[in-house]
Order: sequence, then structure tokens, then C-alpha cells
Amino acid sequence: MERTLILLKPDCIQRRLVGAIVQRFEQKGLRLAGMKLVQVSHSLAEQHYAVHKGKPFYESLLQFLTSGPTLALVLEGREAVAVARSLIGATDGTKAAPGTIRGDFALSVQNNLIHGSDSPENAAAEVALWFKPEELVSYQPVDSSWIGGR
Ligand code: IDP
Ligand code: MG
Repeated sequence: MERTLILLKPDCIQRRLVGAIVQRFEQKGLRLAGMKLVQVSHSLAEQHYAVHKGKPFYESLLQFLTSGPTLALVLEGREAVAVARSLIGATDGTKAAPGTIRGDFALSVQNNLIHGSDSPENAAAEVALWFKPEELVSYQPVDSSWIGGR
């Protein structure tokens, strides 16, 4: 079953939007496989956003991600990576479609509330970066025959 890494960034925690956002993933049918509140170190932020090193917004992005607690989640389900990205919406809050998380709650490009892995390969690497194997839980959801995707 596919897994994806989701980060509820410091603006999401500060704005008390955790419940509203986690609810959207649960309602869709994705299930929690891991969850922890992290004060992100500079080193972890650098590793997570290594692909953006050298871009004009990189230093500011690291500053943002380390500026307060982040909630890290692993979500599991059919096509979890693509499904989560479509619920999240476009990077720039002003361009994200209404109905998406960023479309409904974000106006900023940088402070756009949430990260979601962009491919199954990156998801596997990001899950391994943020979680130890023993921090992840596998279980059979009681409603899986109704939700589908097994
Ligand atoms: P994504 O989060 O939609 O995958 P990426 O292009 O991977 O977007 O960028 C990573 C993060 O860097 C974004 O979520 C956002 O916080 C920040 N970011 C991206 N582009 C810009 C920009 O042009 N200015 C400021 N911050 C940006
Ligand atoms: Mg990205």
C-alpha cells in the first residue's frame, strides 16, 4: 500500500489548522500510519529541502520550517502520493484551486501550510528521513472494504 509524507508546517500549527486539515485526509479515506510533532533542526530542514538548494527562496524556506513546531504525518492508501497532492493544491496559495487545502486556507507562496511528497520514490525517501521504522504502524482498517484500495 502506498505511503506519503505530509508535513503540517509551522504556520499550520500557529494558525491552529491541524484538525481541519487532517480531517480532509481522513474523510478522503487515507489513513494515518505515523504522526509526530517535531521542532525541526536546521540539518533536517536542509536535508528535506535539498532539491531547492541554491534557489532564491531557499534560506528563507529553511528559516520558516525551523521557526516553530511541524507536525509530520505518514498517510497510507491507494495512490496516496497523488491523492494527497491533489487535496493539497498548487504551491502558491493565490493560484491553488478553491476546495484544495491551500486554495481554502493559504494566500502565501512560502507560508502555504503543508508539504506532500511529489512521487512514490521521493515519498519513500522522505518517510525514511522523518520516521524510524518503529514509529510507523500498519493495521487493517475496519472500513477498508467500503473505502476500497486494498
Ligand atoms: P510544493 O510544496 O508545492 O511541492 P515546491 O516547489 O517543492 O512546492 O517548493 C517547496 C516549498 O518552498 C513550497 O511549499 C513553499 O513553501 C516554498 N516555495 C516554493 N516556491 C517559492 C517561492 O517562489 N517563493 C517562496 N517560497 C517558495
Ligand atoms: Mg515539492
